[in-house]
Amino acid sequence: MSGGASSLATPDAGSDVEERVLFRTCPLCEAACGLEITVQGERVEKIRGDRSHVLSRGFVCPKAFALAELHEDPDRLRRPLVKRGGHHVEVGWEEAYAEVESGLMPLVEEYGRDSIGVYLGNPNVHNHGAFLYLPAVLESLGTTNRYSSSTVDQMPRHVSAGLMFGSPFAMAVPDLDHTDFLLLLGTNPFESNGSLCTAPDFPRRMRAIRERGGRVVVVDPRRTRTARAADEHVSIRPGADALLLVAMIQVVLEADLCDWSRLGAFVKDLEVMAEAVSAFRPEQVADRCGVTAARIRALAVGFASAERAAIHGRMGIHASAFGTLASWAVDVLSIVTGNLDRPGGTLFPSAAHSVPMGGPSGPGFETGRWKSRVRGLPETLGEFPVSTLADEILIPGAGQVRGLLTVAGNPALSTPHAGRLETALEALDFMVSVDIYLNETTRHADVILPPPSALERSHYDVVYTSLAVRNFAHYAGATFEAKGPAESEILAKLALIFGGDGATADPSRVDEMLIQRVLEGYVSDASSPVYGRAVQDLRAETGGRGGPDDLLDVMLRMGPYGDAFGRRAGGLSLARLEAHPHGIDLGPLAPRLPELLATPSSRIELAPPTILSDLERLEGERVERVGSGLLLVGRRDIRSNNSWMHNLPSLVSGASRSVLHVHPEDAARVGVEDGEEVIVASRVGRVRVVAKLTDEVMPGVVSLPHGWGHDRSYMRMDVARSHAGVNANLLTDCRLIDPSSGNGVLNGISVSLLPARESSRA
Ligand SMILES: Nc1nc2c(c(=O)[nH]1)N[C@H]1C(S)=C(S)[C@@H](COP(=O)(O)OP(=O)(O)OC[C@H]3O[C@@H](n4cnc5c(=O)[nH]c(N)nc54)[C@H](O)[C@@H]3O)O[C@H]1N2
Ligand SMILES: Nc1nc2c(c(=O)[nH]1)N[C@H]1C(S)=C(S)[C@@H](COP(=O)(O)OP(=O)(O)OC[C@H]3O[C@@H](n4cnc5c(=O)[nH]c(N)nc54)[C@H](O)[C@@H]3O)O[C@H]1N2
Ligand code: SF4
Ligand SMILES: [Mo]
Repeated sequence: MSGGASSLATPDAGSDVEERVLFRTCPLCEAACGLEITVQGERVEKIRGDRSHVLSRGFVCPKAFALAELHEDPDRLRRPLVKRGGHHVEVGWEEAYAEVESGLMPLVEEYGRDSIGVYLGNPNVHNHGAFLYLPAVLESLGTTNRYSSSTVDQMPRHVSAGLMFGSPFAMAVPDLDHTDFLLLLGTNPFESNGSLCTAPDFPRRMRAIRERGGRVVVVDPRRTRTARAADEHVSIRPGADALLLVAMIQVVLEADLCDWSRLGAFVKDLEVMAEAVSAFRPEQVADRCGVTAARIRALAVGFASAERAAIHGRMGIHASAFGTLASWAVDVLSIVTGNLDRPGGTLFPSAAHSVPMGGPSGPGFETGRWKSRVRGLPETLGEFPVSTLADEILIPGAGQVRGLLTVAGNPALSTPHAGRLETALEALDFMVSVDIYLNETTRHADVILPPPSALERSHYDVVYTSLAVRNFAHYAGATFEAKGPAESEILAKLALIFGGDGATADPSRVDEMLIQRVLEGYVSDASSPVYGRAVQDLRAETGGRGGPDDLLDVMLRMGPYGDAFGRRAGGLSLARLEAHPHGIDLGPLAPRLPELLATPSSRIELAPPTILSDLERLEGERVERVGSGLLLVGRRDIRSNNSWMHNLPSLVSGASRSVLHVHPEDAARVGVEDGEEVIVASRVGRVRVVAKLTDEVMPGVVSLPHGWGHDRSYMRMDVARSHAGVNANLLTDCRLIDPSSGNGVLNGISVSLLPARESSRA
């Protein structure tokens, strides 16, 4: 997998266009691998890992090669689509923008700004143009009905970070390359390539831990590829990680295995925390976890006594009813054992860019500043849980969502109780999607605005350089010139339309507004190295590339390694990054506490009230009887990327992966045979799917990957349609959320199983 080359397209035999080799970044997942792309004219000849890339050193996965297929996919939209008489027809850009204005603005006028909902999907965090321009769209739209894939993903991590450290973005990552003990919970980086932990070539890094005498433990209800490569696999009953972790903390505190040598001075409410966890002894949680008390104790002692121990939990622990609590417990275990903010433990990365906007900062992180209309759910980071989007669309009343904008999202496949969400999308008065496909979600849109392909834009990872296991910076220009407006330009147009400037306003006004605003912030900040300088002078020194790259230049120059517009000689700027096509290594992660702390107490809050009440809720869980039903969990595989890459032939070839994994014992009990069709039913839906018997899943657990179910009409995804699979989110339940973060519960869903041949019985 690492460094392998693959031929994707045969160049014209007689072509005399010169071959060019370009060093780029893969924008598909959090690993952010460096690529070496060979192109001839407008064609990709070869994509392989960039062996000189500072972080990925040649590693890539099979999805990198599919970037060329994505670029060339005939189904990928190149021109806007507008729905006329129930069918999508291609129109010019001006006409499409005019249609957006005439479709959405009357709703704003008649029903107010909250009548327009917004859903932002995952690819936005892999695209700095979208990421930097979306705040302008949200600001000019001014709706509280904001939703994103964050509430079916990492929102619990933001909330626990906000409560403990004062900043929702203070997320520590495991120092993989220096640790002696790695504890992974609910993550399968051998397939996902890691999450909230940018570490290309996770397998190599994990192997290195074992080679230097360290130990790796994986906690997962499935014996995943990652678990198989570890020293120890702990199978856990879905949803029980918070219990397991809190019991481990209890063991460490009771046996006094703590290390307070450095963090002791920065923590608050240690006694309150210790008292709150004291009831969670291993013996009391063992049954619910499906892990013996002795093993829980051994795990706690092993972690605490390792020289340097790193802990990391992801989707399996976050997308659960106690996601925020589990995320808090991960950090607390790290803190009490002295492993937070120390090399070999977990550390806070330092990205090269400054973060001039977005996100609450400073003392007093809060959630629930406003509540959702129908279910009264608290906002987190200015968003409502996507699990309640269908409620807000379908249930009448003042403030009902009547129009929707989706940007790079496919909630019809990705979000709980997807069947109901599709009904809701159908019921909207007007819907606009910024997307590259006519798919399960965008088929409901009245207007689809397609940005250029991933190879037609520059790349700088604004999100994942803040979550990498080594500090680094990498900028790559576009591989091909864009054939249509950049995504940032489309978003700028939407910002102008929503702001009342009209569909014909010049989008460069938004470019200028964003950059001026950021510069004004710096020159008026007395602690900034450019304090007092003239905005127009700094603007004149910036970029000249236009759009998001000029803004990025400012963020780099004002960042911790930046040149501060000439104040720090040799510092970073976009031009300097461009001169390093394999990226710049900024060194290993280093301690950042207490400077990073932004809590009112300026200390780490060990016992925030939200967490204390979650612990009380967990107490009920502790005594809950273990039921006899089956629990559904998800899974990812290396050739998938959520819901949207199934139209690329190389990623869907071979046997269907949209199959239900069932443990042979459970299969025998229900009378299901290997390869047989079964009906899986939950409170909200049912699907018919092929069962595969495997002891990879623990007894009592079944597993079905998400992102499939491409069997809808009116889509333009022919390859995906012929590899449709089933939508796992027809089974997940929109009523189940982690109340502290609003995150959807995607794992541990109670389901029943029946051979399809007996379905008439059901
Ligand atoms: N059951 C279950 N459900 C899950 C998960 C799970 O583990 N289990 N995982 C959850 C997670 S972690 C996530 S992040 C979400 C993802 O949820 P979403 O973000 O809603 O879904 P994606 O499948 O990422 O869809 C991305 C959309 O963006 C479009 N797109 C791709 N590239 C671009 C681009 O460059 N620009 C634009 N404008 N559009 C583009 C695609 O066509 C597609 O419509 O799914 C969640 N859903
Ligand atoms: N190939 C591929 N790579 C991807 C993606 C993809 O779809 N495909 N999606 C990307 C995105 S958006 C994200 S957010 C990341 C996610 O990256 P990861 O968090 O690594 O995601 P998963 O591979 O789903 O791993 C979650 C694991 O949790 C386990 N699990 C389920 N329930 C529980 C539980 O209750 N407790 C514990 N301890 N474990 C449980 C599952 O069996 C599974 O192995 O991956 C990214 N990378
Ligand atoms: S691991 Fe992620 S970033 Fe690296 S090549 Fe694969 S999809 Fe791209
Ligand atoms: Mo995600």
